[in-house]
Amino acid sequence: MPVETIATQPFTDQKPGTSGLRKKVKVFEKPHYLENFVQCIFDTQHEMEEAPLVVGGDGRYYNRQAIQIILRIAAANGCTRVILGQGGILSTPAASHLIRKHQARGGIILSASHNPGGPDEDFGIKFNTPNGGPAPEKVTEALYTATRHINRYRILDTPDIDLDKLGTTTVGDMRVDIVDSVSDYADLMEQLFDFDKIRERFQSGFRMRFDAMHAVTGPYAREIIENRLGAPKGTVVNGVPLEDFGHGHPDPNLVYAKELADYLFGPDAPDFGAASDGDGDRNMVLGRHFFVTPSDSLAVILANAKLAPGYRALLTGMARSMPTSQAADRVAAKLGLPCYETPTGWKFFGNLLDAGKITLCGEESFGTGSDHVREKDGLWAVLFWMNILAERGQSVAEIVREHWRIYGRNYYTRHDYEAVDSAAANGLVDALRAATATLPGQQLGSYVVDYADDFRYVDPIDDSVSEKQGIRIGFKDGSRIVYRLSGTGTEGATLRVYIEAYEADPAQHDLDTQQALGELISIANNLAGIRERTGRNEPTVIT
Ligand code: VG1
Ligand code: CO
Repeated sequence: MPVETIATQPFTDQKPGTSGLRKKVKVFEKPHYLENFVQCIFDTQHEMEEAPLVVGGDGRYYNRQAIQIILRIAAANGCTRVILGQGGILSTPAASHLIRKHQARGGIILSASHNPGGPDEDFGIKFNTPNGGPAPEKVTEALYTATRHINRYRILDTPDIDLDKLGTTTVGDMRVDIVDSVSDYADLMEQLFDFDKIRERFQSGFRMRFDAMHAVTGPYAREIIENRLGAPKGTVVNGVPLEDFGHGHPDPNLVYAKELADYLFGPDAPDFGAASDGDGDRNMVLGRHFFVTPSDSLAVILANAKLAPGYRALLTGMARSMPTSQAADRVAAKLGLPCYETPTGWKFFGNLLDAGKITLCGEESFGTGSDHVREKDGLWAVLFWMNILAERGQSVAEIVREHWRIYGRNYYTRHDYEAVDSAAANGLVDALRAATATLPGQQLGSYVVDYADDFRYVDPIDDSVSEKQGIRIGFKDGSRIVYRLSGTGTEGATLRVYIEAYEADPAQHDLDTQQALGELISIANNLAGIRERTGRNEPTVIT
């Protein structure tokens, strides 16, 4: 079959952000756009070239078309073998697992994660390296440089293949293995958690709901929770992946997973509720009438890790992203484990995981994971909680309250201002950066500033440096305010403000979070001049 070489032009106006390239579908549909980016992957990624490439996505609109294009470009560039999820579907953690299992040269994952899908919504593409993780900055930099110089791409002139038929087929000389998207991942989970114990709990009446939000985890959750763990049919809701996620916003938080939250806070609430996002790497967990913040979830999982068979033998250390609350730090300190603070984005955990420095890691943005793969893993976190609940026989609320009694409570909130004018958002952050030098020692309300900086990370393994990762203002009593701009939005800028305060006294553990943090919230707003600079009186989303 003829390889065509198509003349093209440099195309990118933007570096790949926190998780690869994310744009409106309409942008990806422009002539040569996706083709160019995929060609840049083949032009720059030469490690383990003979090994297979894993390909799959979260099933959103344009997933299937994109995969046919990727296959044709891969074949034209001499790729020998592709491992493809059936129907083009792979959750992000499942793709990471397949890359590792097959010692692949990497993977191309199609997703815009929790962003809405559909012809007028978002699409995304990212390259994962042979360790199964998102590309580190040196790879994304190389990709970006390539996109600015590209002048041709290679593509095979060949018809579409049937993405749904399991088995082996070919595209030109390239072998394509279409594999069951779910089974390998479900087997991995079975090795990590005590499925017998969880099954027993279901038999003795444990009730839960898993909301797949019409996104990729539906088939995974059905197989694991309903088939293998014996939960009643119907435990998994919204379990069929749809191209537009049922017009929903597949972001598991109290705003977008409202149906689930209402059920868990309602009169007929089950013991446990959970949801995952578009591509299956995020999770939200709820107990009856109880919401677990992602930062607390990481801390509770760490404190109870030994209850899960896969984590009984050895915990080496823990890492959290910088804006994530310091709740897990307290657990790590008690367990005598090292604790690392990394910039936002899962790629920063990769080196620490590869070097065996950490076993568990997490982010405040509903992301939790471990060394079992190199992505955060929504269903894994949910199963970890189910394992803990099965072992301890207490409710979610009891477990978290007991945790606070032992370690104290880190009140925590994030305020997001979405689709803000980019120049205004950059101006706001620049002004804060300039102010950091004079802030230490200042009294703001009842708080005294201890330190203020723009977070700079030096990777402990390869010494690579990442600058400007967010403005941190730490107070003498351990409270913090953090400001950063999102790297995943597709419209204007998104300003994220993270606010945290520590409370040791159990008598103060039942306050409303926004009230408990009230003074710090107004300090954060005033210090940055959010209203004046963005014209916004209120955040778009409060988590
Ligand atoms: C957000 C989160 C970050 C997460 C990233 C990707 O990034 O804050 O913690 O790693 O999304 O998550 P940002 O730059 O918008 O704050 V997902 O579920 O897209 O892979
Ligand atoms: Co995601």
